[in-house]
Amino acid sequence: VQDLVARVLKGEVRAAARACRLVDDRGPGFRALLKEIYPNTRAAFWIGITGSPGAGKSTLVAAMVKHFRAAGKRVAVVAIDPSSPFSGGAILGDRVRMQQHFEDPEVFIRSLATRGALGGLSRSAVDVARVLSAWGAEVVLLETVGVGQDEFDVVFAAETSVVVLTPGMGDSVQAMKAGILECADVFALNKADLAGADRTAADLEQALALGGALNAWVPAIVRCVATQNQGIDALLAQIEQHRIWQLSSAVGRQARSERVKRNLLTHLRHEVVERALLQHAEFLSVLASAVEAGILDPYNASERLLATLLE
Ligand SMILES: Nc1nc2c(ncn2[C@@H]2O[C@H](COP(=O)(O)OP(=O)(O)OP(=O)(O)O)[C@@H](O)[C@H]2O)c(=O)[nH]1
Ligand SMILES: [Mg+2]
Repeated sequence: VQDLVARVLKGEVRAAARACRLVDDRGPGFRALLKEIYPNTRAAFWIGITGSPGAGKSTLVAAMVKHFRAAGKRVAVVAIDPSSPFSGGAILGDRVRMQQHFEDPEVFIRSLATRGALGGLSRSAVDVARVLSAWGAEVVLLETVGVGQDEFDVVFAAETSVVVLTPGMGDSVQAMKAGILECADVFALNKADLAGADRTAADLEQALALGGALNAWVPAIVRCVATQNQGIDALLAQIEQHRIWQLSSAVGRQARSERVKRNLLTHLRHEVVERALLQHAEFLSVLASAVEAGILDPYNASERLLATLLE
């Protein structure tokens, strides 16, 4: 692990790939590796990109990578693809969209598919992002389809989150506002070349006005045509403004520490569940049977499990 850490920190691509596999597989020494590299990961800026399937997230990510590369920055992309076990197509599609970047040694792209029984896709994504930050990525782009808990966890791991919308989503903006308005720092209204962009922007603005808290950050709506590289400058400018806001204003700093706390709790939850499942699988089954048989209630069962975990 020591040797691998040293090589990752030197910026070796192959070492980074190996370290990504190690943390993804929870292989021997992965925790030690993560602890070792952590101090060297804090300079990287993480941007979350979320939105419905087909909204143009990957196209947008590819366009953003192009801009960061033009500015000489080293970039990593971590794409979570919960649908791939069924379709297998999205990652393939991403390969096409990202093709121009696959041969660039300063760009590291990694796609993660749904995890098995342990869940923990978000955890894998965050750990992989951490490795790539240590490798020297100055910007990490985390792409997720914004649906489940896992995806929300990833979105909150990012310092700034972009929610990608498309024209014609007018009605659904209302429906999804509870979840998505909360986690958006910037809205990218992509496919602005299609009809209905004005209507979607107006609906969104209205929803934002209703939910907007005084003094808090108000997310901008940036129109983009990712396929034509349009609006990317403006999008990146908004992302930068949000980054600065988090560092320089009192409310921003408070939002930032809330986020750190939330991420710590997410991590704790993963640790507890993983340990319960891996180290106390039998006890867990015994307790579940007892609850099923009516011998034990779930409250006492959880307390016993927790006590065992803490031993
Ligand atoms: N007209 C138009 N089409 C776009 C634009 N951006 C992306 N597309 C197209 O939309 C389709 C989906 O794009 P992707 O980038 O794969 O979308 P995604 O959100 O990453 O999709 P998933 O990862 O499968 O959820 C592709 O055919 C793109 O070419 C745009 O600005 N305008
Ligand atoms: Mg995609």
